[in-house]
Amino acid sequence: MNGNFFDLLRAHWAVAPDREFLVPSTGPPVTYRELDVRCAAFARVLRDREVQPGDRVVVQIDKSPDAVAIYLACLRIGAIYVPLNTAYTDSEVDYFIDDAAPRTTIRNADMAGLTAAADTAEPWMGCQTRLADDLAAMVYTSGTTGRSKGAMLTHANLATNALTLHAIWRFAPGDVLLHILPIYHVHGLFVALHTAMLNASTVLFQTRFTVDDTLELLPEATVMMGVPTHYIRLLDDPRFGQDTCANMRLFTSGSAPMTEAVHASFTERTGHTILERYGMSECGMITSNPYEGERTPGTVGYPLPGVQIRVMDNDVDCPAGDVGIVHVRGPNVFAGYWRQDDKTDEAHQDGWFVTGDVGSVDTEGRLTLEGRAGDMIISGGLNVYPKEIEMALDECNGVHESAVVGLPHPDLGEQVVAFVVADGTTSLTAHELQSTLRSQLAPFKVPKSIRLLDELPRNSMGKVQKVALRNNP
Ligand code: MLC
Repeated sequence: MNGNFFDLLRAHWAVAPDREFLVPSTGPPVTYRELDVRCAAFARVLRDREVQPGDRVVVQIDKSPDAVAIYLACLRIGAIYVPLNTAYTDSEVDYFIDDAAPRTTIRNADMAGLTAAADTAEPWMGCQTRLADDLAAMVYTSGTTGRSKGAMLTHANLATNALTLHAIWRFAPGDVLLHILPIYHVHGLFVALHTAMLNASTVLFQTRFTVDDTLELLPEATVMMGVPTHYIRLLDDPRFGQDTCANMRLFTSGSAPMTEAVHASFTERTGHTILERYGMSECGMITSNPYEGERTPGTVGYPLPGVQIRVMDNDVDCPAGDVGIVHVRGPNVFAGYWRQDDKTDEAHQDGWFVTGDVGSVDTEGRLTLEGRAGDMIISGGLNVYPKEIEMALDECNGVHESAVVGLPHPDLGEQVVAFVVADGTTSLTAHELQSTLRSQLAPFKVPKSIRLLDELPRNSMGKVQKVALRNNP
């Protein structure tokens, strides 16, 4: 049997080859059959460029039907797809290329040549045979050290997670997905697109999220997947209400915690209860509130079928209700970090993956997250690691030292804020520091605010007190 996930997807969408698959914000819709042929054309081009099974293909391109075709082409030929946030700067991308050692890299500037080649290529309609445990994708995730790690995901990881979500979220004929997420992360690429493809669903494929477009398209959709910021922005618009959602059957939220207040306002305004779920790049989706049954605000629900979680305090299993570190085991758990066996080992304990997230499980088995063991910031559904920003700040002229924390933000959930101590060699302004960082880091990582301090608060051991900075910004 071919363990290639592409084979599974193709078998599912084959029930409706002439259905519109991607309906983009600009340009004509693409049917499943057309997408298959386009994907096969890219498969031919990549094979002509000597991309072999197991080779990495680093991709940093804008969201478009061709971007989806390229993703599927990589699966199809057995290559390992490595998506990158389009906001990353050249120097950030250099790191990933160096680390992933890809056979080829595709960036926006390469797209004209690549699509022209695909236009004339003889489609390669095959599907490379892969074992279920072969790698399908590698998703970069940062860590407390500031150095990104490639989380290696197998065909089986992708397939089992997609099939499970398709089933438990009750995808059915007639479902139409409103897709407003970027496609370089697990959420938009895997959770949203895989479930839709398994269902041969039509996808309203928005290049970027705007409230206006969402209000216009929601009446045609039945499912939307978003991060809390999307729902906050919709609720800010008085036009959003029951009429807009009349055709909808499911709103899911993830990638960042949703406050109980937003959850409640949403229900009050629309009559719909958002289904919150929990996942991460290393595991895809881990838990979900139930489709039927109570969706409890503030919790992320139950482990997915086949997935186990436990909450540990050091080496001891926590009793129900007690807070500890969440561990995960199951077919969704990744194969390890690319070329970083030490980090892979560190992240495992007795065969369980140690998420680093802090939470508790109640007597019914429902997980509630309390935060992170580290000081990671989640801004608008994107993870930012303070260490990476501090290292960049400390390199700036005139900076003696810095500390970066996440502070509450009404739209993004958390915002990145930096505290900087000058070394006195030159005059420093927050604005100049932000401009310098902007040349090196993706904009979402650049602190929204930089405050100059005479010194950083430290405890008696000399360790910077981030709690004090968070509490008295
Ligand atoms: C954009 N900006 C952000 C930002 N997004 N700043 C901080 N945090 C963010 N998340 C910056 C822009 O660069 C711009 O800066 C300014 O904010 C205003 O931008 P905007 O036009 O308001 O932003 P917008 O394009 O609307 O993007 C906001 C957003 C986007 C929420 C739609 O961030 C988004 O799509 N988030 C979802 C991310 C996601 O898919 N996460 C899934 C990870 S997978 P300037 O200064 O240039 O003007 C995962 C696993 C799981 O976590 O469980 O799902």
